[in-house]
Amino acid sequence: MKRTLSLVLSATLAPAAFAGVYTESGDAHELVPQPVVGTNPITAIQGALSAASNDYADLFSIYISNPAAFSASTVGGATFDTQLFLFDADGRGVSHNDDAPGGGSLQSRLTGAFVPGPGVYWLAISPYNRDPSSGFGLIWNNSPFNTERAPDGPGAASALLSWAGTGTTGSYTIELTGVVAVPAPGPLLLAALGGLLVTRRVRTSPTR
Ligand SMILES: [Ca+2]
Ligand SMILES: [Ca+2]
Ligand SMILES: [Ca+2]
Repeated sequence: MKRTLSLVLSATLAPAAFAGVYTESGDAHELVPQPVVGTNPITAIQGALSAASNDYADLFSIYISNPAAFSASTVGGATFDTQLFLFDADGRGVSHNDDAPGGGSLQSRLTGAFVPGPGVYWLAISPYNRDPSSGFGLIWNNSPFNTERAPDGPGAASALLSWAGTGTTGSYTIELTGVVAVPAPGPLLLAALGGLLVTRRVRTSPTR
């Protein structure tokens, strides 16, 4: 919990490189999403994966404001074989693409085809072939590669729990459309924690 809070706060306070483009703060965790904040609309995420530091997946939380216009693409934004995965805010799979539909690219492209409505979603990037699993196995099967797919693996119905596999890494740009900054959770979280402390104090104070 402490770790989550510090990650959230550090990401919230990190200055954006320039308007609309979010730059990975340190290394984004692969199970605790790093909130994408900045000036709206958010047009890209820039970051890096690095085999040298065992960094094989980055997970971000984004706010999809317009599902019909949503896209996330590494086509032209990376030189390695990327994969993109979209999860809901509970970590359940929404859609995945390995190699962009239509062929000709090892980079990836997601659309809003499987996005049920506006809200917070988690977006992950990994190299081929590091894949996410729930407690019941792979959330998506390994192939077909050139299609955007809803979860179709043995672990499809359950939330993200782990990643396995490695691959060739590098820096990346994920171009985005239909995305705005994640609403800042800081004040709400602090208010909730404050309320908890007040409640505890009241409960533990002696009867008058
Ligand atoms: Ca990273
Ligand atoms: Ca990472
Ligand atoms: Ca790929």
